[in-house]
Amino acid sequence: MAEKKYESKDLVVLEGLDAVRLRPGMYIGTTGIKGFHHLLWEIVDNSIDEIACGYGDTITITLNKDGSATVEDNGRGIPVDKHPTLNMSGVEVVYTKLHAGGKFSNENYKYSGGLHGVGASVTNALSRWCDVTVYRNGKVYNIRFSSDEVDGKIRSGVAQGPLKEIGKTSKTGTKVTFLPDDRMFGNLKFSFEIISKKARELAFLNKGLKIKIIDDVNKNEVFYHYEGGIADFVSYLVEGKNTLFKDPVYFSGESDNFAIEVAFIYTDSYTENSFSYVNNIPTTEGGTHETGLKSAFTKVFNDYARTSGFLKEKEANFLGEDFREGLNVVLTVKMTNVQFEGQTKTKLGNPEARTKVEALALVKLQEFVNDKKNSSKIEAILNKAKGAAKVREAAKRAKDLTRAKNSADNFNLVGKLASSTSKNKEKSEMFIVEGDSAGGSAKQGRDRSFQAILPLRGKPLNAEKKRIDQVLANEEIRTIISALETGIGEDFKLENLRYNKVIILSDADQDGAHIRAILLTFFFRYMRELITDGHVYIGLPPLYKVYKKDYVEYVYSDAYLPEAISRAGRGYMIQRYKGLGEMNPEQLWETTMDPEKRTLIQVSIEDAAEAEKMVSTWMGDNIDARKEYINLHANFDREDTFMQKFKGDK
Ligand code: 28G
Repeated sequence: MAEKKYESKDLVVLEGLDAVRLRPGMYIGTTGIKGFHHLLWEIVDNSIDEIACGYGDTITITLNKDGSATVEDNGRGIPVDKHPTLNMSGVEVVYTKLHAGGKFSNENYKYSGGLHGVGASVTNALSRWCDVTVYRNGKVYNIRFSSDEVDGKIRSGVAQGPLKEIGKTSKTGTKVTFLPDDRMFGNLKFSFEIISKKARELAFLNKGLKIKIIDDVNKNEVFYHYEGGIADFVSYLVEGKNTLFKDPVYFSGESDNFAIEVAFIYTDSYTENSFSYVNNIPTTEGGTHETGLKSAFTKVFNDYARTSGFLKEKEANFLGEDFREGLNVVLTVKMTNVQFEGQTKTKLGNPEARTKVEALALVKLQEFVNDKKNSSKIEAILNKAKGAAKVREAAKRAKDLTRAKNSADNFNLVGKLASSTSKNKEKSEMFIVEGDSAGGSAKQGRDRSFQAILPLRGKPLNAEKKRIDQVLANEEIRTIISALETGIGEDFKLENLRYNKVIILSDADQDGAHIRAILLTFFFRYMRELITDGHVYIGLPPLYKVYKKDYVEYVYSDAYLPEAISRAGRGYMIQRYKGLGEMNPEQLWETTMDPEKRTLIQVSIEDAAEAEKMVSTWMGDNIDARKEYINLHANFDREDTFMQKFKGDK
């Protein structure tokens, strides 16, 4: 048979926006909840660019009842005159051409990159319809785009007519309303929560920006505006903590097409908390810019410690990590030709970013330490580093001790752990159970072939407040560490994990919530990958037993109690469980441990900033903040979890 010849008429030419629907992943990453919200951020990005150029100061985002979203800014309005070569209005260029606009050539838009900034046309392409109104030249202009089926194919983002003048106005700006296409995204809806969280971050990153979110579906509103920008961001991060000086240190610097902003403060805690961004995009995996800033800190502070005589001649220099204990810092970089690397493409790779950030920060930090007004702050920083250096040595000794214990005296250490018999790591689970009596029931009720039980007496220590050597000295924590076999901190090796699931079982009361928070803090600090790789779970014990002679139903949420009662019918009785200890081994197995029937909540680190805030509010020095937080979040979104009706976890 003759080979088929390809002719030019066979070639599929992807025209403009239709390409976006064929490969949405290339433009918005996913068609899940993240990609769905990306549609909104593409539009908001344009408003932010306009405001960053110095035009306008306010963005309003409205979530409409029909599922669409409206974004409005008070910038100059997208140009309405005909584009010289494309023979259409500027508005049409922005909304129908991929990578339209001067984003990559215009001097004003010199910092753009990544998935972000793929352009508003992508939002148009993935919307049912998109309606754009421009206020400019004293006039109101409007154009509408729509994605409709023609001969069985969807034509994306087609203008329904030319840009029309529809009225007069004294204001300027742009207003865009779009309805994400359910043929792409199913029944996804905008989340006020997700949007406000991101909007607050944008308000922190763009000082002076006023951003308002109006939820017309659930009648909700927030407004963010930070005159201090990332300095306010840092203040927010350390809310409820003891800081070594009152206000964050802030500086900015710029050299040919490369700009940085830095804000930092120290707390009396022992952990570092740093956030970095490139062109407003979070770089959660860090990268070259962070490296540059770190070396500037180390150099300038060590140099000052030496020349001021704080470090004696015979004393060794501080290590970089000594200056990062208790450091809370936000770094933002604006640059061109961004290269992202790393597993989640959130790590900055550009080598020049390291040298440029370092050079700019060196100058500014040097100015900071040279200024006599700052001498008490510098003193506090150096004393903090001195404490860190001292403990670093102690920690090393304690670590060596734990290592020795791990090999020789391991049996002794894991004494309280009832381990499982099978060596199958994939199926193995370790329950960390609050209280000896519940621990006893769990040991009897479990399937010992794959379930291990570690009972916790009292509260294990608070990982946020103690230094690493004290954390390691705690018996409970050491038992957990040796049982999991991964090691901790920099020595952590996920591949050595002995139990695939680590399940925290605590009572449904405030003490239980506290114990859970302490354990999560420990994992967050010293075994973070255990969480990010999805191995940490919260087990949910039932709150009630509704029963009759031949009938038993366990109820896990207050919301489901009435239903259960009506199912049981006349003559029912209710037992309310105040703690795990009230269940016998069989009941505990049936309700909470049996993989076929139990409910587990997988612990994830949604947002490092929020997680940090949770642990520090929970553990921090501000007792009122802690109480408020626990009251708000103590039941770990039990109701939400039950909304999802997620039962069994096989
Ligand atoms: C409300 C929702 C999203 C925007 C502007 C303002 C200008 C602009 C936007 O120009 C470059 C030039 C023509 C296509 C620039 C206005 C210079 C002078 C602007 C927004 C590319 C883009 N006057 N405001 N784009 N054009 N707000 N908000 O989209 O050819 S986008």
